[in-house]
Amino acid sequence: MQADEAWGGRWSENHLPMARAYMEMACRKKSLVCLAADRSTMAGLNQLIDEVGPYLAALKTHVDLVDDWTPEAWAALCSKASAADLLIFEDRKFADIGGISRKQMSGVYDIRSWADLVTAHLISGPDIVDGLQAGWGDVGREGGVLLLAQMSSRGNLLDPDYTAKVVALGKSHAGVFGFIGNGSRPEELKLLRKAIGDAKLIWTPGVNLAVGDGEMGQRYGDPREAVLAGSDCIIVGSGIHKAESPALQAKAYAEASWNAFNERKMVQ
Ligand code: S5P
Repeated sequence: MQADEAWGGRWSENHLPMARAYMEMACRKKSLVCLAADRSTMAGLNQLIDEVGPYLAALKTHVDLVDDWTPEAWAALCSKASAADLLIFEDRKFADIGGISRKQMSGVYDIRSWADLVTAHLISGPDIVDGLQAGWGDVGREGGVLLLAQMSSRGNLLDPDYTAKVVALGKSHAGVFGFIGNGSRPEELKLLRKAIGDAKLIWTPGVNLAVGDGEMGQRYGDPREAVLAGSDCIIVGSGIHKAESPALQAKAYAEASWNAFNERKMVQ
């Protein structure tokens, strides 16, 4: 199916090239799954891409938790991810002022040169988005920023007032790809979708086929319910990378997300 037809208003109202790249990718792969690849060795990460790459639309990294990181090994991993037709998403959760965030896109990890997407908190104000976009611009690349509007962890401080402010500032900003919403609470997610409208994508961590509480305050909801509530991508970590068979689990998440996406279109 063509991406414009599949995504409807999300496609027609979002002109950020990276957002459209994601929507096309999801249709090509028949998956709304982003793998949170939270393994701490290069071998573990490479193995994951080999095993589950076909079932994913994007690969989410935390570059600073890898024990044996080297620039060369990371470049090879990114090439592998591109060959597997995946967007690369560094979950850096930037939060500083615009000018420093721009500089933090370079440095040792040089995130601007390989990440297609990054996360940011809007606590320092909207200039952070301009700073991150300028970071990509410094190396002639384009990318998209996902703003944390909600979080999945218990006791977090992103209350409904804060969420509303993030949405108000972010939804008309051209450099914003979308928002992180709380996948563990479909009711909260529905409200978030209502506030955002179709203009931006919502990606949701805190989803697992086994719902309930995870480690250290993480909370999980059902992937299908998250998509029906307005999520455009489910971010799944331990549900895949800690499974006995990551490939089987990744396939199950891909099917659950894609079926829910088609179900959502029927009721819209
Ligand atoms: O609110 C959030 C935002 C994010 S980006 N809650 C989260 O859990 N995340 C990220 O999603 C977190 O950094 C981790 O990489 C992933 C969830 O992993 P899981 O193992 O709990 O599925």
